[in-house]
Amino acid sequence: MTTSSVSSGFSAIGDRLGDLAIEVPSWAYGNSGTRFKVFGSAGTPRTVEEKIADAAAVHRFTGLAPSVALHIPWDEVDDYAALATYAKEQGVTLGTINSNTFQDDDYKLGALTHTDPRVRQKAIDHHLACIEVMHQTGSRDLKIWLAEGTNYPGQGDMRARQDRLAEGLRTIYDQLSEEQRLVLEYKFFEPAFYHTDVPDWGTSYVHVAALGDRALVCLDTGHHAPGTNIEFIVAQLLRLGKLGSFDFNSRFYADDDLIVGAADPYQLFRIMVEVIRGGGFGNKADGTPNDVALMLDQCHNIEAKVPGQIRSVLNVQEMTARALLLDTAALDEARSSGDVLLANEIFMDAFYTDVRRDLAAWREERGLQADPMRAYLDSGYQQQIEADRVGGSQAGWN
Ligand code: PSV
Ligand code: MN
Ligand code: MN
Repeated sequence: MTTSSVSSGFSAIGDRLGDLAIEVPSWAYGNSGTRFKVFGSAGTPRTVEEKIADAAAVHRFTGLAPSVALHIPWDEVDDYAALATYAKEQGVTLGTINSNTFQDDDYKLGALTHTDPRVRQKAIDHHLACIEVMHQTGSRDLKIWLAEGTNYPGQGDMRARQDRLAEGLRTIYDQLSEEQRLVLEYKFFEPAFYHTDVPDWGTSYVHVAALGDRALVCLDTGHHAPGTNIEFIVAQLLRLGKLGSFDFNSRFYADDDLIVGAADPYQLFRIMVEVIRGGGFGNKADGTPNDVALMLDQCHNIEAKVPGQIRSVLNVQEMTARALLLDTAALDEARSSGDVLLANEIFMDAFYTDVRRDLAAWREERGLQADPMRAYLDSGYQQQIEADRVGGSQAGWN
């Protein structure tokens, strides 16, 4: 793409756009798949360090992904402080620590909600171990997604499970330091099919509200029933001061974990409009990061992984730019005067604005490549990792 200079309309949003930071997941770089098949791919990382190196490559080419989330025990190492130093040398930091209570036979009927106190304690201990990792890595957030629920009516006492869940979360939360936070993710179904213990934002909110200020909701865009108005949930959680983080991805059917913005860029735009509207975007006045963490939670089953992540962060950047371009003053006026069609036209105007040329020029102004995807493909990094790495690992899913 050839570039010119940034247009005057776009230059007004340039500084704010510079605040955009998207955390990438370590598991996006490993091989993953469906329950039918995990496809191997050349160049897949063999170690946690190689996953971090790939995440750092995404950041080098885009300037958008300064931190990488870890999943324990998938990313278990002996020395997390050394891993944090390694990440820093690569140009990124270690971000959110994700717990895992879904791949152990003990958890078949529940983890924090299990009727057996031994299993509940095991799940709590795992989270305490994750907090220990956070002390070493300097991570702020412990992200909890629980694969808990039942398959058949009558199988479990849903009410008692909520009580046990609340108790377990309390024990975990009380171990966090003042700088650390707990973000509780919800998901409407799967792996349980009849009922899920944290199925929706309301249930997550109920639990985090009871815990305290440093407990917040994590919104995974793929975890809702089809047709759900996700931007409404964003608005509500921001209004309540309880939106802690996003797991961005796209879905057509269920928890597809496809590239964010691929299925429905307009939905991503609408979400970013509400994030900005609610004060969830951009650094705080003192320059520290916003309380709302933007993360990806994706798997690349059939496409190349590093380019898949590059495409993802660029999609978020593109829709964020369009959302920042929304003429909110004109919109307010149209709303106040009850002009429904004009309000909608102003909204759609921002969404339909093609920002790609401006974005290319904006990147060059900041010393980045105008076209990060092309720059990556031309860089030789992919060929290098394909030559160097033999027998790469799975993400941990199958
Ligand atoms: C399972 O649905 C899931 O995709 C959740 O979204 C978690 O965030 C992710 O796995 C990693 O544990
Ligand atoms: Mn998620
Ligand atoms: Mn998911």
